[in-house]
Amino acid sequence: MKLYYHPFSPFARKPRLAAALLGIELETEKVDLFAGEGQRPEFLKLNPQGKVPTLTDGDFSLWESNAIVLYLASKAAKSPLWPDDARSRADILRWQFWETSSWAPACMVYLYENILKSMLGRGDPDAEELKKADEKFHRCAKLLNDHLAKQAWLVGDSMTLADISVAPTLMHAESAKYPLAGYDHIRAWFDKIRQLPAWTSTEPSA
Ligand SMILES: N[C@@H](CCC(=O)N[C@@H](CS)C(=O)NCC(=O)O)C(=O)O
Repeated sequence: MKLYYHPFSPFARKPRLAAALLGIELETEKVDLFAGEGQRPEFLKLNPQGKVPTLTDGDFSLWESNAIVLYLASKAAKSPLWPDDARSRADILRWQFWETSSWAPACMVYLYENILKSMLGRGDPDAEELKKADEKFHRCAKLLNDHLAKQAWLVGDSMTLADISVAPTLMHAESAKYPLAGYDHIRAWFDKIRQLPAWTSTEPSA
């Protein structure tokens, strides 16, 4: 299986993290989004959105990071990352849908305004956009923090695909200035994930 990724992409970090934890060796190819490689016709055949991550397995190509981590877990041997019971699986899917619909969109505003905009030469951060983002971000962060106050991992009592899908968005939290002050349970949970060899081996600098 081959993963098209970019080292700074939090979405592409998910399948890399999942593969490392599941013991799956992936062939990887960096797509230099900043050089426009996402729009190459050969890549658009694999993913018409021109985005990473994109996975190919033979003639099957799959995009959307949460679909990819589910595919990897389904292909792997039985793993506690994707427990074999309906309730845990539905719970994991719940967090993955929440990540896509609420958490990532809230976080991405900081990433765009505070990092990407200057990299792309699109001017200074827009204070109005950041102010609007704060409200959405705090609603999500409070929900996540309150949940993690009750349990160490998002689903059950060990790490699952839910953590793999929700945590990577935090990889740029400091440089993108996410307003995380006071969310101690999120910090403690993320610190545990950051210490995993699978996390350090998928750092952009690794
Ligand atoms: N919902 C998608 C988001 C993927 C995404 O937005 N990837 C960004 C990199 S972080 C990308 O490839 N952007 C290139 C573009 O929009 O042209 C997923 O979870 O896979």
